[in-house]
Parts: sequence; structure tokens; C-alpha cells
Amino acid sequence: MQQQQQTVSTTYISHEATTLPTARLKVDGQIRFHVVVKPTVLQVQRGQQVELTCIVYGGNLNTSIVWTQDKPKRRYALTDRASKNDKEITASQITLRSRITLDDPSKIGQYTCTALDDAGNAHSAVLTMQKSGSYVPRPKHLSGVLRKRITNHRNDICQPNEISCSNRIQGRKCVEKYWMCDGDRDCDDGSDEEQRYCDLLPQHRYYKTSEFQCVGANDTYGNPVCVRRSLQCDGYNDCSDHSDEVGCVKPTIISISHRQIRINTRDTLIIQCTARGTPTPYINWRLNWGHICGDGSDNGRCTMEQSIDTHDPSLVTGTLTVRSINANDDGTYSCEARNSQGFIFAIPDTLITVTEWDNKPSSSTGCNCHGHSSYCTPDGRCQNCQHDTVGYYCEYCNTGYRGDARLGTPHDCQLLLAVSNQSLYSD
Ligand SMILES: [Ca+2]
Ligand SMILES: [Ca+2]
Repeated sequence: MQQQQQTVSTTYISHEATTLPTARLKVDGQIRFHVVVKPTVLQVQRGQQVELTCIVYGGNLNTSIVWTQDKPKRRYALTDRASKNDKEITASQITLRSRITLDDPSKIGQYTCTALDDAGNAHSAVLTMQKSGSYVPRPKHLSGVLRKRITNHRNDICQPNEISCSNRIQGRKCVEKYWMCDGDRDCDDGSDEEQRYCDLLPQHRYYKTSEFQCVGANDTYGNPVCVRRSLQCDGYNDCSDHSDEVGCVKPTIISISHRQIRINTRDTLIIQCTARGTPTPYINWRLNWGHICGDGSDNGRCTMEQSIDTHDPSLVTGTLTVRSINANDDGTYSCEARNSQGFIFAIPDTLITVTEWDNKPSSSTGCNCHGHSSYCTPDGRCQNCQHDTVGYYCEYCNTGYRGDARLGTPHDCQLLLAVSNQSLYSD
């Protein structure tokens, strides 16, 4: 059953002309002895069973037909077990059907069918197998932008995981944040490719933010080859080494930095979320399932930074920073990781409770800086937080560092790269 299905999936990309001019087919009224193979070029995949057909014209019952392999090894073809119906003999032709299971890469190559009649005449024809997957052409009508899913928007309001196109009168009004600076003009005005969006993504030293670097492919000068980032994991081979289609997987959440935080107004909130996926996921944040800072803007009071692990491009940490916290920032913060393969939300969310400045602890509560400072203002606010911590009580790790600053040791906050795989859930 399996073999039958595989044979059906065989792609014939060219056929031998079976109708040679009559004058060449016949000699003295007799059909000229010759061989035709069908097809002459066969696109195959490893593991597949393929069928080769060899037709001999002008032969007779004594004609022997044999398949040999020419490339990459010269040998008798390693055909599968024959059955009695494989050979069909009529007055004008002999048809031999043979099957080969391509369980070994060396079986993919060039084959010859040779016929030898009892008078010692020989004739042959060549069949070439091409490994499909070496190059899968992209259908011309399928441009990058058309491949992407379009969301219908009620009242033209973009979703929290989207950016707003500059020209909202014509065409798309919003595009997914994951598509910004990916090499495709997803907004009709191309505004999703503007530098201000590229600046929100991690910068690479040797290639543009909107590009994907083919892993093992170099040009003739030895320089790395890059393709548009939108072409990574789109189902078509764009790098000659196929590295743009390797390991494609939707994101998973590795860790979140906090489950619950109490914070005073005017303070700075910093929370982090780490995810893994290929292509590298984009980490986005929502407040009560809506936009952060009320307008979905990544700039100004709120920033969403992305930091890719230098040793593992599938690992990314998103840092949300909200400055000058006010009462409207109170609520449930969700981390979501998205790439072209899918999306996931972190569980649990981070619950932020904002307390008014006037309710701050009085100086009688002392100076509690979680061991990262001994100096406080008279109202209890920590000064000069050490050990890469920040915050009213030195209770957060600084940007680029991760951990739980409230543990009270000098090593609470580790440089992001040093803790790529640790789970850092905290209460
Ligand atoms: Ca784009
Ligand atoms: Ca691709």
C-alpha cells in the first residue's frame, strides 16, 4: 500500500517522444529495432519507489531487455522483485515495467535500458533521475506578501501583535509585528520595512535585520549569502544548502521573569520572557489582552526589546520596560511569542499591582533593597542599586540581565547569555 502511494506521487517532468517519424521507424516495411524509455527524466525523493518503463519496438520473443545503472555507480540496476505482468508483448512492441525502491542514495542517478535481439543488434535509451528537494521552484503567483495570512480588522484598530501601516487609506492597515523588517513590503506603502521598525529588532554585525544568512552557503568570494528574512521557513528552498528550511518549528515559552509584582507609581517596570523557535520568535506583550501603554506603540514610555542568544539563534528573550508607571498600567501582562510557524502565550501571566506613590512604605519600614544597596531616601527608596539591579527596592534585574533580584545575593542577576536554558519562574 505504501509503495503504491509512493509510486503515484512520482512526478514526470518530461516525456520521450514516442512517435518518431514513420520513415525512421520502418526499414523495408519492418519496424526498426529501437528502444524508448518513459519518462526520460524522473523527479524522485529518497525512500520512494519509482517505476521505469522500457519499450522495445521491432523486437521479438527472443529479445533480451536489461536495465543498467550508469551514474553514480556503473552496475546492473538494483530493481525490485519482478512480477509476471511486468513484461507485455504485442505484435509491434515489448513493454517492460520495472520498479526501484530508492532506499539508498546511490540508487538515484542515470539508468540505461538496453535491448539485444537474436541477430546481435543492440539499442538503448537513457533515463535520468533528479532528486527533488534539491530545488523546489516557488510558484510565480506566490509572492511573499500573498503567502501571509491577512486578519480582518473591525474599526481598523490593529491588534496588540500588529503595527499600523502609515498609509491606512489604501490596502492593508495593519501587519503582524513578526513581519516588520522581514524584506517584504507587507503594508502597501512599505512602511513596515522602515528603519524605525528594523531598529526594534536585534541587530546583526554582518547582515541586515531584514535578512536571513544561509548557514553553509558562501558566494564565489567566500562571503555569506543572505536571503530575505521572510523566505526562512516558507516551504521553499532559497539557500543552496537548504538551511532556510531546516528545523522550522513554532515557538515554545522557556521562562518568564515574574509571576507577580507590586510596584509604585512613577517607578519603572521591567519584565522578561524567553522563548525558543525557528525562525527566531518575536516576543510581544499585552496588558489585559489589549495594547500596552494604551496605543500599541513600542516607542516612548513602553519599549519591547528582543535579545537573541549569540550561541543559539532560536532562543530569544523579550524585555518589556514601562517607565513612569501609573494606575492605568495595573493588570495582567501576557507574553506571547510568534513566528511564521505559529504562536504561544506564556502561562501564567504576570500580575502587576500598582500602588499610589502616597501609599509608599514609610521610612519606619527601614531601607529594604534586597541586599543590593544600603542607601535609601527618607521615604525608603533605594539609592545606587548594585549587582546589576534596578527599581524602587532594587528588586529588578537591569536590561540585559535576568534572574530574581529579590533573592538577596550578589549573583541574583546574571548576564542574559549566561543563563540561556535556566528556568526562572518566580513569585
Ligand atoms: Ca514586512
Ligand atoms: Ca525558504
